[in-house]
Amino acid sequence: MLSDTIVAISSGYGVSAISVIRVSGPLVLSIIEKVFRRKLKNRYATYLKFYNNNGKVIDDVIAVYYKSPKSYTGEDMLEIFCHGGLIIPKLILREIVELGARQAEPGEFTKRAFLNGKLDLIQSSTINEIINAKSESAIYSLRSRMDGVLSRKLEDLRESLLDLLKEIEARIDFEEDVPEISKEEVFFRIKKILNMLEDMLKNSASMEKVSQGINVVIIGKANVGKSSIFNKLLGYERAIVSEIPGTTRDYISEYLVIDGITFRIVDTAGIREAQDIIEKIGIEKSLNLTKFSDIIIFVLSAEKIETYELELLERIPNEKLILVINKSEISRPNIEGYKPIYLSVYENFGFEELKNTLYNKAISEISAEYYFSRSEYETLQYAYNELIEVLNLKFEPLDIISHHIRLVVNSLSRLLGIEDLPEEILNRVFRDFCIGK
Ligand SMILES: Nc1nc2c(ncn2[C@@H]2O[C@H](COP(=O)(O)OP(=O)(O)OP(=O)(O)O)[C@@H](O)[C@H]2O)c(=O)[nH]1
Ligand SMILES: [Mg+2]
Repeated sequence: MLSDTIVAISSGYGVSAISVIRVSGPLVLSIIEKVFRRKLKNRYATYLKFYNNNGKVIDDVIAVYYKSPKSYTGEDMLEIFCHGGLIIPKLILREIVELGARQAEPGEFTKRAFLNGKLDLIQSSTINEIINAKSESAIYSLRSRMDGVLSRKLEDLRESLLDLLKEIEARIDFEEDVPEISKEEVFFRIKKILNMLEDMLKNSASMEKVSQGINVVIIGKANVGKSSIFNKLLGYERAIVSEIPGTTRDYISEYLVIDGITFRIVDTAGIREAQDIIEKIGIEKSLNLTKFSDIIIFVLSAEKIETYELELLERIPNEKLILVINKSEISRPNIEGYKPIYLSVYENFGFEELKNTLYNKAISEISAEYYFSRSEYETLQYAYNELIEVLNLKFEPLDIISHHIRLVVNSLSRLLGIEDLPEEILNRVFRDFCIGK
């Protein structure tokens, strides 16, 4: 049991009509009596005055007391709805700290909810993505994680493996007393589990992508019109455009929503023979960015296409590539082996096709039944490979087979947070949360 009491302004800083202050832990009841000078009924909204240490009224507030274990964290909790602004919430916070609570760390409320079994690890990690989501569609996509649909599915998988494991181990420990289990039976059951896993992996997409946006980078030679295209996509003059090559020195990024899908679009420094050190750094950054991007818009100019551009083009993985030829009002050059989009910022054509292509590439990335974080996906892939491995162990004794199954069960347990997690891993889940969550 965590013994200290935490407090935070949960509604974010800045001026707002109302602020919410949350308190969780064993001191909640004594704090209530001191700041309200009375008791609160469990789970009722009460209109009250909040008193400071010297008996002065700080604010009129609504307060709700949630008796453990029926609260978000599972501990005794108090939520205070006070007037917003820069002063009152801080005064209330300070008062509660003086009564023995300490300021919560980022994600600490949710961490306690997890440790007290209110949320599993999958749900906990979804909360942050939902808070930070950049589009409406992300909220709907992540719903089933929040509702525990995914957790139950993974628990079922783990249960099936655990059942199988128990049966095998019983054979190993008490060989004489239990009827034999055939390897065919074991493999049959593993294949069934493999099919389920395969189905999940196939119909999955990245949780980060759906909530944070698909990363798109615009690259190409200097002066081909990258920033002009970037601005046109956004619908306003975000980046500086000029006839001088090397106008964009560093990269800039903006969010763009097309039919409910969020893209994070990055305009980069043009690639060319580097003239100075700053530009060289910019170009390196552009090339690096392509590694972390989901989609690469490679821009050529109809004015002139150089061999080094085509060499570069060949290095871009096809599934990420959208090839665009800008300034196509001048001419429409063919690029062998590619189907470019002919675009003109000046005459405003090709943008519908570019947006459609972006959308279609993205939808195949994010339309899915299951959404996984990168590390969840990797764990499931590991589980899948490990079980495939088991199918190759036809001639090995049962204890070797059970060893591999055990590894898979353990990895699923960690994924679900069923096994005790090391503090460090736990903190990694919650560290990106905002304070008060
Ligand atoms: N003819 C023609 N010129 C264009 C078109 N689009 C942009 N330009 C011009 O091309 C020049 C370069 O445009 P930018 O958008 O700054 O090009 P960039 O690729 O971002 O250039 P750097 O940032 O220097 O790498 C500007 O003078 C634009 O007005 C087009 O469709 N047709
Ligand atoms: Mg530019």
